[in-house]
Amino acid sequence: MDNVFPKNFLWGGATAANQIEGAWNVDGRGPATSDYARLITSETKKLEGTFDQHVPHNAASLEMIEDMDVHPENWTLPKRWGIDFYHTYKEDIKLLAGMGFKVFRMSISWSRIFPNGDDKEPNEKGLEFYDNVFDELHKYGIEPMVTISHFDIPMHLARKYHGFLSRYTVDAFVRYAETLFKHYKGKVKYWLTFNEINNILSNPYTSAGVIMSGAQHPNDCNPYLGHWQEKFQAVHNQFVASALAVKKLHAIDPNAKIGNMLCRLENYAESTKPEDNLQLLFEDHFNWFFTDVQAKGEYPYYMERFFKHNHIHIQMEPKDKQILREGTVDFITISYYMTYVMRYKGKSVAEPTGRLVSDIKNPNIPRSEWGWPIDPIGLRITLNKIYDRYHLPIFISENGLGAMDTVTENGKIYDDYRINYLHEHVYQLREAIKDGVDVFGYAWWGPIDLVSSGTSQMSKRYGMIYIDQDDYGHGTKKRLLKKSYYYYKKLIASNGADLEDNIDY
Ligand code: BGP
Repeated sequence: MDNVFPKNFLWGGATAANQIEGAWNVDGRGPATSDYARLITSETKKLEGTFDQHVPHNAASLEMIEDMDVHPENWTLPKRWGIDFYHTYKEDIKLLAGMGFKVFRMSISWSRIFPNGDDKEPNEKGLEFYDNVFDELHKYGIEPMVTISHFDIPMHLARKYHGFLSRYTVDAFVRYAETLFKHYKGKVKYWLTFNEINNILSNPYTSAGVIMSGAQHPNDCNPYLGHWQEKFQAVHNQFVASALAVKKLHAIDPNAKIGNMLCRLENYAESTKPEDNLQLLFEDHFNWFFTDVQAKGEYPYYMERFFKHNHIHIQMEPKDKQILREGTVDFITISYYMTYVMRYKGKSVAEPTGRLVSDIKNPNIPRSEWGWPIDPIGLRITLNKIYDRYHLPIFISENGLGAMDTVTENGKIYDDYRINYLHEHVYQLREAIKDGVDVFGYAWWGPIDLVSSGTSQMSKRYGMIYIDQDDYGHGTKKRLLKKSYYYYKKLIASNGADLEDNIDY
């Protein structure tokens, strides 16, 4: 069989601590921003008068956070229980290993290591937990790829310092990263700094622990309100934190590698009009910006005009430019879910959309039940563009389909839609590799059902492993293998050569 995937291609899956671990207040873990992400269903949205199904609104205002502390019984906060991976990791890793995983992307919960984010000493119990997880993965020959910060900032840093709006948080982050690099030296070969660093523009609370000044309502934390000065300052601080972490890792463990993580949104112009294509360029710049800094080590020329036009002044410390230059990443990772459509907004200077799903529907591609456009060819396009721009190895750190699953009477889940999605994306990935793009791994998002990042729903399922648990945490918690489990297993066993859906399930 003609196969193009490199021999040691890293097939696997991706998760995040706040969406799986639960045990939010166990063994010394401190509260994190994600512990205050409430469940959002279509009902909640109706009640709050929100008509856009696709804007993540689970970020809380200060007032809500305070009420969650006093009256937790009034709120549904699913990230506090996740899928209880903290207690079930052995059984869950065994199931993942059963698919032949070579890599498991996961994150470390900062407040499990430093409960307040800035404590003098790390929490031994927290360090021990991840030691156990890494050992368990290695037992099956699975390489961990670890995100240092994936959408959960210690609440103390968010409340007291506005998260990454403050340099204090940068210092705390670097100490945290250094602690991890020293402690897990030799156990972790692949690190990532910030998950979807560009998400800060739409979700500064989730990404960077920034509670917007004067926030009265969760919507104040969402894209529509601008706050560009604060957002871009927090972005800058994360760039510096990321670069400093890169430098630390290189000094502490020269055998390990460290990458970025960009939510890559491929854009198409709505028409052949030059204006729509100009808008496309603008939007693309807002996506490239993050990797341009993290991989090339300096602010790109095109941001200058945007900053000037919007009176944004980034406060830099004297050595920042040098730090950015010296702390460039070893490889690029992207999450890839969808493509956007761009229409001219009538302005000659760019303005970031800051939203996850574009208003303009692309009539040529389908959408998921949550309205996310499904575009496998977009993956090939994006991989080519990224490689062309940076010439660094690429890892797909997330790709997947959130869908409702139905369990039959005899406990089966026929998720052909998920198989189809996987099939089509891996097919395009293969084409990209044939094009000459250097991709060294692919991680399916949420190979075991987990709590959604944007809505905190459990019913938005990504997994090949089903968990009998509903949005409210009710259920037997039993793990069931979906049809896609066997499909992915076969695909991995053939190193991506066999994409045929002939599963006898
Ligand atoms: C990415 C996040 C993940 C993940 C995924 C799916 O933005 O990095 O944490 O959850 O999207 O999003 P959701 O869970 O909202 O469906």
